[in-house]
Amino acid sequence: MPILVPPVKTSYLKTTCPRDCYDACGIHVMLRDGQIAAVRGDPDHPTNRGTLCAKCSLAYNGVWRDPSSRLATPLIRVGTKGDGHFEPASWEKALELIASKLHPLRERGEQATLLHTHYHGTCGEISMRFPQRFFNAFGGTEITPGTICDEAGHAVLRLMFGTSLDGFDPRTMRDSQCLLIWGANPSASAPHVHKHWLREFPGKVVVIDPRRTESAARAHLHLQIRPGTDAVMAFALLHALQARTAWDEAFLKRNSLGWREVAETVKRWSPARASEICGVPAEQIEQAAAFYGAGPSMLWMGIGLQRQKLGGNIVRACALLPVFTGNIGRPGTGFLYFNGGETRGVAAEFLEAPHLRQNNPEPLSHLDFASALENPRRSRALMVWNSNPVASGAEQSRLRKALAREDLFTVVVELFQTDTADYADVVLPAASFLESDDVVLPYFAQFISVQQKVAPCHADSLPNQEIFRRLARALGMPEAELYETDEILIPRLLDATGTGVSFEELKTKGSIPCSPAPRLQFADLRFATPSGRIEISSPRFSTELGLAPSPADSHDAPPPAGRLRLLSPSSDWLMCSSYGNDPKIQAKLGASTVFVSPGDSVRLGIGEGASVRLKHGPEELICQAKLSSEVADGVAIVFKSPWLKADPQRKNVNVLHHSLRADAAASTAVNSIEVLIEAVTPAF
Ligand SMILES: Nc1nc2c(c(=O)[nH]1)N[C@H]1C(S)=C(S)[C@@H](COP(=O)(O)OP(=O)(O)OC[C@H]3O[C@@H](n4cnc5c(=O)[nH]c(N)nc54)[C@H](O)[C@@H]3O)O[C@H]1N2
Ligand SMILES: Nc1nc2c(c(=O)[nH]1)N[C@H]1C(S)=C(S)[C@@H](COP(=O)(O)OP(=O)(O)OC[C@H]3O[C@@H](n4cnc5c(=O)[nH]c(N)nc54)[C@H](O)[C@@H]3O)O[C@H]1N2
Ligand code: SF4
Ligand SMILES: [Mo]
Repeated sequence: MPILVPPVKTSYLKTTCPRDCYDACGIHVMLRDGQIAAVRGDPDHPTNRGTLCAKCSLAYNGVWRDPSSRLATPLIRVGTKGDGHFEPASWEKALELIASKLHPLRERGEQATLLHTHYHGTCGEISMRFPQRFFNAFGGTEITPGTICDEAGHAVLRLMFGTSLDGFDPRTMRDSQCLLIWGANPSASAPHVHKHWLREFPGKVVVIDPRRTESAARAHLHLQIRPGTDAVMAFALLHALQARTAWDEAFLKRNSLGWREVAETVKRWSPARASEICGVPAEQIEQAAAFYGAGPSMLWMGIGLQRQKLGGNIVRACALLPVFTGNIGRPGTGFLYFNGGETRGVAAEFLEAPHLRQNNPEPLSHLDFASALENPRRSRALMVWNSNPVASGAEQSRLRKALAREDLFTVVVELFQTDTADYADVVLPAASFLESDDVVLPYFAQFISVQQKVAPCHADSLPNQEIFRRLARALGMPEAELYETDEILIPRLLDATGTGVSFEELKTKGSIPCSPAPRLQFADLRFATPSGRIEISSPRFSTELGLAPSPADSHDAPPPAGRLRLLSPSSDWLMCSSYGNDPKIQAKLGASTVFVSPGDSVRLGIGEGASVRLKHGPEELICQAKLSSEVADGVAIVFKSPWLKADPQRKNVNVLHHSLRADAAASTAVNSIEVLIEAVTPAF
């Protein structure tokens, strides 16, 4: 008698990658008999067309689905802080313990001593935003998330254009003659945009970056600029554009304020003069102006661009290009810094219920986080969710020491036992994006994308939003908003998009565009500034941000002899620190590595493969040197932010980040760090 084996039932479900990534790829999950068999790219998705990036292909089929790597139950600390010794606990017990620590803060009116820090661990709208309701109602001190990433750029664009959350619709490229990518690296940080969109771009592509990234190498023109000199480059481009009669004075007069002040500065910066500051041949500046001036032209301002001491001023200066040439409000034009949910009708606050705030304290910058944690009167408790600040934040040694305070009660909500979770008193296990329904609003393409539950929550883990609902209940908080369910929130969110799409329909489609035709950025040329115009110059820049009223031609000097400017951009293999625990990814990353130019290697006596010490103040990181012709002289590259535990030194590049801040919004200037670099003898 033949044994009848029932046929295996294979099915596919669509979802979306909710990492903090421009691409927001469509995902096709293959299920065998209802169990996840593979997580792959969705062949129907217009951005990624069937593939996932290499890091997600490995991690989503590796550590993210490995039950032995995931946090399974709440954990309560038993050992010394930082040692990572815990014992499992029930949700009831863990929440009771947290409530017993937070309750007294509220009783004594000391809610501000609960610090809370979070970021884009997941970009599912609900799992990213809903927990804010809890903190708004409770009244803790928020560590402003963007101060470790993009805040300087947001702050200046908000004053200039009234919003920083409205960018070009990538579909408008079909009408464009030129794309200028300024300080972004799609080949790492938006790999499918690089692979497809950029390749299909119909006009000229110009990249301004100190590194010859893959995107730069593939562009028609790469301006390999000296870091921190971008404002001068912007003025030189404006100079060359004026000479080509590419200024649109009618547009400037009608739609902007303060352009004449800038025109005076432009006069000073011929491409020849700027060339000496920026390290870029004058002819290349002229050529870039010729491409951009031919228009219609688009500008993509990266986030790496503004992590500089002069980052706010730099973004202001770069954003002058579309304004002076009238490349705004027409097909094929515009600029992109970040496309917020607003471009799809969903305001950022939609899910955060800011009305629950009552005299909440002023938020703090990430650059003041370690110092606030050192002070027991400033910080009695800490909650971390969607973030791994020990790996990603500034002042790594100081932060770790402060987190080891016995009298600081720390809760970490995580999928994995990260370097930050090691310092927790209570670890709460979060469900992954594969385990809950949500909506993703990508920050490049203006899609509305599904996040669909394709598997049950791993062990006892729960989605962020449910964890914070339960915590509110444990604290007896009365506000109804703290308990709204996903079944109420998701349809309301989809309603706000005005597309009429239902969640059921989105599950079958994966992603839909915000509108049938490309959306026009600033179509009505109305700007949400006090004047209703683009405010190039305004006293508000001084009063609100401490910048000059007009964009300035300030620039950094090259580092002093023996030092290199340390840039720590996106790695191909990590998403900030995420995936730093995946064994296959660890094998790809290898030991800590610093990339230097062949010229600097000769000057500094550092050979290929040498062990070198990068130093700043009392801190150091030992790396293996690699020579790379991609890197400009004077620059060292160490990619951000592997897990500390994966390195025998228990450190990563952020040990060298001495809390350097940009000129605006107390935002990070991690790309302005200057390090001493010396060979290690004997070999490390
Ligand atoms: N040297 C240097 N450092 C940098 C940068 C740099 O350029 N150079 N860049 C900075 C930038 S741009 C940023 S944005 C920051 C980012 O820094 P972080 O905010 O620390 O981002 P990640 O390292 O990705 O950590 C996110 C964590 O969220 C967890 N997570 C994922 N999904 C969920 C979920 O559903 N729920 C919960 N609770 N957790 C989840 C992941 O496991 C991960 O540990 O790093 C900054 N650090
Ligand atoms: N693979 C991968 N993708 C990611 C991330 C990741 O960690 N890994 N992180 C995600 C996050 S949180 C963010 S915020 C985005 C960031 O995405 P991007 O905006 O692309 O930011 P970075 O990779 O930090 O830096 C981009 C480029 O800025 C250049 N740069 C540095 N200093 C200067 C300067 O002074 N002038 C100019 N012109 N260029 C400069 C760097 O050389 C680098 O090539 O990427 C997201 N995507
Ligand atoms: S991290 Fe970015 S490139 Fe990789 S799968 Fe997710 S969205 Fe796509
Ligand atoms: Mo970021």
